[in-house]
Amino acid sequence: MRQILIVASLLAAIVLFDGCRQKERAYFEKEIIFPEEITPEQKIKLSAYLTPTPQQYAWQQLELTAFIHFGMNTFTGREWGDGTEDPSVFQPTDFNAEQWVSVLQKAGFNMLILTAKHHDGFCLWPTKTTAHSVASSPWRGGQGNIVREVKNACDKYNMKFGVYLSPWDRNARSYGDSPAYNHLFIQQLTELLTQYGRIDEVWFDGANAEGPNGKRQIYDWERFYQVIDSLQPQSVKAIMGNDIRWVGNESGLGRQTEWSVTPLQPDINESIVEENKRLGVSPMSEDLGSRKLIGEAKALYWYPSEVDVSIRPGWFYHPEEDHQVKTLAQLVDIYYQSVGLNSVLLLNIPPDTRGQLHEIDSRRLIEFGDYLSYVFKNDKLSDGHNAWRAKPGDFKEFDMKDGDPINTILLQEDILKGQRVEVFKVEGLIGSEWIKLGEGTTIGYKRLIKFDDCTPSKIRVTILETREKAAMKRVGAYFAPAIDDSFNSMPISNNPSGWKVIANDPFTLDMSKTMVIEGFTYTPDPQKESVFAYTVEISNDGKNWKEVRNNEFANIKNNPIKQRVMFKQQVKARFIRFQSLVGIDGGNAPFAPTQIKILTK
Ligand code: FUL
Repeated sequence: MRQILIVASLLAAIVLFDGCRQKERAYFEKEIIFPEEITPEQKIKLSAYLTPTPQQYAWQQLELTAFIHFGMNTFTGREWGDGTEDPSVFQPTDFNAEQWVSVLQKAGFNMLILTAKHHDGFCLWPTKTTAHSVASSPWRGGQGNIVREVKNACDKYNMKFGVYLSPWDRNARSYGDSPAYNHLFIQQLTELLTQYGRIDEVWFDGANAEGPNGKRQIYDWERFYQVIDSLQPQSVKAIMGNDIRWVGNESGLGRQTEWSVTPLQPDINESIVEENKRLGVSPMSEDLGSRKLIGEAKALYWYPSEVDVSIRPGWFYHPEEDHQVKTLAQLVDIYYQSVGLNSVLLLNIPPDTRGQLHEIDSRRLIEFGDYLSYVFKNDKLSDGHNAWRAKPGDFKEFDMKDGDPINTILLQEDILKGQRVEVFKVEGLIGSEWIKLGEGTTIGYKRLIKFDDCTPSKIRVTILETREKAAMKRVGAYFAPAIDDSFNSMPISNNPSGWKVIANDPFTLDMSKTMVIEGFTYTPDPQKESVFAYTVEISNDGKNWKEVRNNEFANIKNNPIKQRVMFKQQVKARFIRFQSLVGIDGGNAPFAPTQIKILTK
């Protein structure tokens, strides 16, 4: 059977296909609109020929991108301002955009997206559209421009730059009067896209509400898109934009099956809203690209996922969250769940009221960057860079360079030839036996598979199911050292190496030999009053003590989570003593041995 398929993209590409034999040279950039007479099988076949735009491909390769939430909320302690904030509150005491960018660059980040305007409507640049901006603040005598300083720093450190411009504006009087507000919004967008050089991502949040006059704002998305495409054609449009899709949660969790090929589009007009409803899809859906869904779709889009998550519980800086900065282990887990699951990671690091990244966050970022480069600069395969094509059942074997252990496999498809793998497995030759190390569904731009440490002599990757012949680009094997709690910290309650509790109050521990100690964790017990103020002392002989910490567990009453305390610098000692000074309710609340873990080097 011979059919003519008309793809209603601007390119109006025409593809001939004969029964099941698709001509491989035909690819469809960003979208395919199906003609009426097409079978579900033909749709699935065609889905394999959908590819990213050059802008989407460049974005995907960034892998690690940073979000910076900074603005009025930084100074009011809120997460969502209501737009009535007094601009005089905005007063960073030691603003330093170069500090942000240099830390991010050292940590391996490739783009920074700044909240130029959050929902409270306060603009971080002196805009002509409203007085609610830095120009009305005392910062730099009203002459400052955060967007400009951040962009200059990005240019200096060769970091790409993007802007978050909240469509929802709780300050603008015109909000809800649709044409008037759309006009204002386009002016703001135009200012940002014409006065600061190159912009690589425009981030439109989906949060929305009624305007002050009770009317619902109808956004003119088509025009917003046109403005971006004409002023910054290399830029991608995210979330309410149709280049980059929100992964569907703010917790850093990717999908095990993550298709960049999907019928989902952002809800920017009635017909898209209806079509998403008909298909039962939203950014939160588990299934965004199965064969069944494709069979029901009228069109498909290249719409890849971005995982946005904050390094702290909130998006904005709050001092009470200083002890809740995600651990290295959590960040690495997020990396495996985002970049390792066919997504780009957009990690938020909120600057503090000085206008700088907090020391804890900066240190954590550098640790994160160091860890990733340590792991992924050491590929243990000698021949994983050779591209290969795979139909269902095809496999390829790879040689290990040396006898080092591994616990991570990296797989990449050449997405310029479509996303095609549906099921794969990875095995290792251990002795004379092939042992399964991992398996999965989608690969896409990148997939990381984690398994227990082992030392195979070869790796075998088998592609079990595909949509057309898959284009495999790269296979890698790595060793990711265990981190932190599982590696650096020894729980004293089950420590086998002869540590002894020599006193209960104050809780005193003899570690039997000199240890390098970086800090400790304290886990509150819900049945008992928690420690609030405390000291930590060390000793080498159990007689002469030196205080290394005298502090409080801030916010432990309202938020009784595990406290992680790192000493300013590592200390060496055989004995350590924890003295509780007062409990959270003013009582005597001694430390219990089971609540403490020593973080050793
Ligand atoms: C959400 C917003 O409401 C949050 O404040 C934050 O900006 C986050 C990235 O997107 O939808």
